[in-house]
Formats: sequence, structure tokens, C-alpha cells
Amino acid sequence: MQVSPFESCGAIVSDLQLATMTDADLTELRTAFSQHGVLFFRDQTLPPKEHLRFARRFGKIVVNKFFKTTTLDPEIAEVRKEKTQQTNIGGGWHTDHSYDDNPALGSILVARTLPETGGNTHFSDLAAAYDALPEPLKKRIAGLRAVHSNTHLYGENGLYRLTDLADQLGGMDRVGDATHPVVIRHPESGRKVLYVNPGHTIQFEDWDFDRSRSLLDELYAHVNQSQFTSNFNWLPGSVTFWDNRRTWHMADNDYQGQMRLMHRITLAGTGLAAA
Ligand SMILES: O=C(O)CCC(=O)C(=O)O
Ligand SMILES: [Fe+2]
Repeated sequence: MQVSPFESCGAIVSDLQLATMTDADLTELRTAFSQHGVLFFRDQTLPPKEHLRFARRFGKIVVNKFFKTTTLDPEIAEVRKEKTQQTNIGGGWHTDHSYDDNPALGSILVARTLPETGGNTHFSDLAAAYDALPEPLKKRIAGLRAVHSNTHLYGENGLYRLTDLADQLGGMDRVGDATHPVVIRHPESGRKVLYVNPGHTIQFEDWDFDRSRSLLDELYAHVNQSQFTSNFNWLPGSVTFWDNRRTWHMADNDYQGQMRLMHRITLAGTGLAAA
């Protein structure tokens, strides 16, 4: 197995087939995952059964509360954009499931049908971003907690409900919030990570909305710099496996009129402790 850093977030893993890797490979892969935050794979043969098997070898699967699953298996979620559809899933920076008390450890995304061009996914490294924060900003966020929600996206009149993605969604009654420390200690690597994201973080606990907004915007502007970010172009056989406690991701919506279909399995995580 070869692990080479990719742009400014994550690493490309080569000389490894996920479907046939040994237990020793899996141990090496866990280390690479903890070191890099996102792993990118090319030329994989990973049909749904093998996708599930890899996920189960790595951890415990958790099912997304809102997006419909595939007819193949309820543990595989579809990230689908039809030719005629305008809105894509995950088109703004976010981490998956930060609105849960025990946010997802990670997500494994497999390309199934790709547009001719476009549809890249961007990733950002929130451990590197934390380390590079100016000291005064580190002091301002020390000890804070933030509220993460999905109501503004999936609740009644939520943003996604108002788009042409609405009929791919269920679970309007499952909306809810969670609070997490703004700087977490990563459960495996031990690194400090800035744990807020534009998709789900709505405010700091015990702060008013406007004051929260202005500090969140300052933090987001810091993270959204090219030195923390990678841009991954999907090819047939590509797989990405990202750590939701350490990274943001965002999918480009630049292939109108073409279909894109990905399969996603999300792995369960634990509660997050302050750094
Ligand atoms: O389609 C993609 O590239 C990513 C979509 C997304 O946000 C996800 O699968 O969690
Ligand atoms: Fe996502």
C-alpha cells in the first residue's frame, strides 16, 4: 500500500484493492485515515456487497435520517442527481451528521454514474486549519460549545424541502439539534480540530445569533483557504473515505443536464470531547 499526500487535504492510497485487502492492510489503512483525514482511491472494484463489507470491517454503519436509501440495501444511501434536477446533495461546505449527539465517524462514497465532466468534491482539513488559527482567535474560541442542527435543512420549509430534492427526502419528524465543543480532541489522532461547519452549525451555545454569526463567518473565512483544501475529480472506480470529525466536504454542481449517482455508507462515531 502506498499513501501519498493529496493537494492540501487528505492522501491518495494506491496499490490496494479495498475488496480484497488483508487484515494487515486494514490496520495500515486505519493509521493512514487517522493521519490524513480523507483517503482517495482509484480503480477500485467495489460493488455494493463489497462496499458494505469494507464498511463493516472498518466500523459500525449508521443510516442517514433524511435521504432515501438504495433499493439494494437500507444501509447504502444514494447521492443521486437526475438529469432534470437542479439541486445537488451536499453542494455547500458541511460535515455529515454533526447534528447528532454521536456524529458519524466517516463516510465512504463510491462513484456509480458520473457526468462527463464536473461533479468534483472538495475537502478541507480542520485540524490543519485549527493549528494555523491566529492565537487571539484560538483564545476566543477556547471552551466554547456550538449548536448543530438539521431543522433549517430538513424540517418543514427547510432549505432542501424547498428544492427539487424534496421528493428524495423523508424523515421530517426526525429533525433535532446537538451541541459539541468548538475545539475537539480527535478521538484517534489526538489532534485538536475546529469542529464547526457552515452546513449545520447555527450558533454558539448561550450566545445570541448575530454575535455567533459574525464569529462563525470569521472562522469559515479562515478555513476556506486553499492551503487547507483539496479538489478531487471522480473517475469510474474512484472511492473516497473521509473523516467527519476532521474535515468538511462540498460537491460541485456544475454538470446540469447530466446524471450523477454515488453510493454512500456512513460509519457511526462517538461523542466528542473538548480539546
Ligand atoms: O456527492 C458528493 O460528492 C458528496 C455529497 C455529500 O455531501 C455526501 O455524500 O455526504
Ligand atoms: Fe455530505
